[in-house]
Amino acid sequence: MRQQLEEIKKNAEAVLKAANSLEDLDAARVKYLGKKGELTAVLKQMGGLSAEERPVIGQVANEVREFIQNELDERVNELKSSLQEAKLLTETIDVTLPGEECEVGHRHPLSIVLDEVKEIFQGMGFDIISGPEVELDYYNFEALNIPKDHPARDTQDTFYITENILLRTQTSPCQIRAMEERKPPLRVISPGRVYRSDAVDATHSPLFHQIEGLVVDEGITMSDLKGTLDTLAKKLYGPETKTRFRPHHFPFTEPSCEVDVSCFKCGGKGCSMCKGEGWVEILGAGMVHPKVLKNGGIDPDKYSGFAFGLGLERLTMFRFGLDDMRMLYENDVRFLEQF
Ligand code: 2NL
Repeated sequence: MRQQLEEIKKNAEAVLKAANSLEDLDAARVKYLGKKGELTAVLKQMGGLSAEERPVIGQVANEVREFIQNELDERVNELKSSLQEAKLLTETIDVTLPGEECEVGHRHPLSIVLDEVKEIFQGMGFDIISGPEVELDYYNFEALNIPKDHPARDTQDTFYITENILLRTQTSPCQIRAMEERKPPLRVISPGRVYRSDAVDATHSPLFHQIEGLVVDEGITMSDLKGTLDTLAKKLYGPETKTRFRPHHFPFTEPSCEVDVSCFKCGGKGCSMCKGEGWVEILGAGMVHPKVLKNGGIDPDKYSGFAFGLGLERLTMFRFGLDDMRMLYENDVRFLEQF
């Protein structure tokens, strides 16, 4: 039996030395030390030994077990640390490499100009209001003195949900609602999306953005209109900017005007931007028609007001010298990252 035990020790030593994976080592543990292993099998035969031999062989068996166990532990530790080392070698991080570039987004040019306009009006005490893009015919047309047979319906053709529900063509409906809900004095601007049944080209889109404004109080006159819009022009294009008010017609204002600013590119001498005119049209405005005040629940004998409307795309194109409105909608990063 001593012979057998020595044999097991020798074999185990060789097998453990040759093992080069944790799986191999575990298989060796089962083979030599396991419940059904070789060492156990020998120990089971100890019953057949004499009383003198038993403790001697028992001690040898224990020594062999201890030897194999120690050898096994050592090999497991060795293998684990060499695996760890190999892992560290393949997973090195070069902290001196340049970092990955972190792309920062850009504000959309329409948002830049809109925020500028909002800030100018907030500085003059205006509230910023909004309202539904899907509107009643009443708020979009009727209340603004544009009845069903009015020619202005042709130039503001839109998308109809039903006969009486449509996509708004201007943000004035917000202002009719403001007149209904609030009492004068009233100072609001209503920026937002508006819709027209137009084909896309360099200066048209079926969806665009408008900023309208409305002031109603006792004693509001055309000079308040001129002062406010002249301030807007100077804040937008610089203190040297001049304004020009030309007579015009809108169904919802009387009198009405269109407002030009002295060309911000040539200063008024005439250039390609202003087509040699020296002036660029930026908005339409007028004194709120008495009928429209009445439709908003305001007594036109006591109160008067002025209103204006401007296209955000047009303003943005002027601001950044763009010649095609479609650039504002295509979301081409080569364009957008310039802002
Ligand atoms: C333009 C210029 C304008 C208004 C919009 C307005 C709103 C109310 C009452 C009266 Cl609630 N007017 N808005 C006034 C003048 C011009 O827009 O070029 N529109 C087609």
